[in-house]
Amino acid sequence: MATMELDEISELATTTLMRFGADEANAGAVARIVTGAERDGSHSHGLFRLPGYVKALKSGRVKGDAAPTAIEMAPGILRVDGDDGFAPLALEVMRDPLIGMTRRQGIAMCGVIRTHHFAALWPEVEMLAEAGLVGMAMTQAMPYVAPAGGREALFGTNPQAFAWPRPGKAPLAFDQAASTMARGDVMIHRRDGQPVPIGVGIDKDGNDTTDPGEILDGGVQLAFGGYKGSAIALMVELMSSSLIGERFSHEAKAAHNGDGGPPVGGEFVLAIDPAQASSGDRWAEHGDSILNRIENMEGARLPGARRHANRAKGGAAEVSDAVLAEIAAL
Ligand code: NDP
Ligand code: PYC
Repeated sequence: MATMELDEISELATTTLMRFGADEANAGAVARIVTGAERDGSHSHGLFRLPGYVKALKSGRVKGDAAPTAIEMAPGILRVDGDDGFAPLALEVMRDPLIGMTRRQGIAMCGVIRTHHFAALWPEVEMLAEAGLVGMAMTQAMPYVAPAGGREALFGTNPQAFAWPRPGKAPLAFDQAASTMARGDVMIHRRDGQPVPIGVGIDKDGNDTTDPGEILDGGVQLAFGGYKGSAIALMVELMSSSLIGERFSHEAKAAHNGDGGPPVGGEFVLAIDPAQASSGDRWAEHGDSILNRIENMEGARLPGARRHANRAKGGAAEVSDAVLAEIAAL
């Protein structure tokens, strides 16, 4: 591992992306996401993804000078057209209009379309919670996961994220794949020669395996919690694709040239103003009462607490030598 200051990580990401044709706005937005991921210890979605972003620019599949636009389609329904670029700039463009609509109306959703998402989802929901709103987000990916009982990859790893504002404190936020393990982590296990637990995936013949290579090459990943996680993966397909006029994970594969970069697709984002949704102003204190109980319970912790503790340390991040070698080779 190498120790890097956060501004060094940001500089590396920005200059690498600009060298391969991204403009300052797009490179800066991706660099902010990559740097935040390294700061928080979300290593499977930090610098690890930079080669994929670059490959998508090199192959010409993703526009490095995308100019996303936001349009209010109906009361409570915002659309952000990502202009075939990477998701981070589209999500920055979403921020102010979605927050404004939610404050005006109490609730609003956004369909982010024509983007390429290769990141964690907690940044977009924490962005809403930091503005005092409850946030939810979900996105499809590529067909990596079989529906429960099946052996054919149909669903993406389909993350869902949720953030709850806590005035004066970091928001509660969870962000989790619908698969037992995010694909990025299966790839890291293969790179590092580590086995994965049973339940992460099956091989090409449908047998349980702990070999990440057998899952990635011809096998399939499994949803967490059997048919329950499979149902959540299905919901994510419908909400981030059909509902907002975008592609399912299996349709995203048909539009992909195999360059190793992020898939095209959509993201569903929902924002709710708790001050308007609750009867009275007790929501924050009442919410904190259950969160405090978890924080004080031996053996338990809040989701997001590991990331927020890493963030609080500030300063520098430990970055994998293998990732830095891959970036240098670009
Ligand atoms: P993890 O399984 O590592 O963590 C999922 C959530 O559970 C996190 O909020 C985590 O908090 C929390 N958590 C973990 N352990 C505990 C515990 N013991 N007690 C309470 N909470 C806990 O995440 P995944 O591997 O499922 O996903 C990793 C990332 O991959 C996500 O950021 C996701 O968005 C991203 N992803 C992106 C995709 C895309 O298409 N763009 C596709 C799939 C995944 P904490 O972080 O604090 O540990
Ligand atoms: O880790 O599953 C994953 C993933 C898919 C797309 C981006 N990350």
